[in-house]
Amino acid sequence: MITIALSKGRIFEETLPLLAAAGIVPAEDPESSRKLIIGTSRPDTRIIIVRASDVPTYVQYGAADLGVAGKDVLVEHGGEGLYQPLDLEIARCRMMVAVRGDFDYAGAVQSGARLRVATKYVQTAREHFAAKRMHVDLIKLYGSMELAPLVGLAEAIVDVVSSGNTLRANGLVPVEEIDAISARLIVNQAALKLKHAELQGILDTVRAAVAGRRGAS
Ligand code: PRT
Ligand code: MG
Repeated sequence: MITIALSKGRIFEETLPLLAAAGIVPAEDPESSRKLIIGTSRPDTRIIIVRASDVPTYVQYGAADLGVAGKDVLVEHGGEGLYQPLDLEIARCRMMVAVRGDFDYAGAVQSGARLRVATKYVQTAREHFAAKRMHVDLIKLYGSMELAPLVGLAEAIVDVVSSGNTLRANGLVPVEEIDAISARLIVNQAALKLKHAELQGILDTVRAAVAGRRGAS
């Protein structure tokens, strides 16, 4: 049995066509069925539905053989026990520092002021500000980071941005790009040896589908 860990929403939607290339079509839509284990058109393959930030954990411990996770999530997880053979070039966004439109970020950086930064990406933020030799107090949040600067919890946030509409709607502006983010295929290192033929087959077809899509665009 091959088990693939996916999160609902954009990762699931954008992974579907790539799995279809490998003949893997889910039997149900996780948005309407409330099932967490979904069969597929291949009797030897099933999909499990987990939180985006839990995907690397399921794959690390071998509860799933394969998974799809954003680079943002993988950096926070650390990548232990994971093989990351393929950038799927989906769910693209950018990891950004953002502040209120009326906050002088450049001035604060220059003066060496201590900044409070709210984020769910604590590891990413710590590395970024350490590399800039900036002193920051990191405040861990689990969502809605955009709110923090509006109510005085922090001066800055670190979050992923795609259209930028959420920042704009809340009077925030991006001031630094930390990284370009996309989703990666991840594989349990032990499973890759034990189920080598099956997993390598899926990897090869998905890699070809990603390359084909790149050629088409
Ligand atoms: O929702 P949940 O708390 O379960 O977890 P999650 O938010 O991590 O999962 P999900 O499914 O929303 O995101 C999965 C992956 O998609 C992330 O790990 C990223 O790698 C990637 N991705 C791509 C994004 C976005 N684009 C994105 N825009 N993840 C989150 N967002 C957020 C963004 O932070 C903002 O708050 O969506 C909101 C809208 O973005 P704008 O810029 O288009 O307004
Ligand atoms: Mg989300």
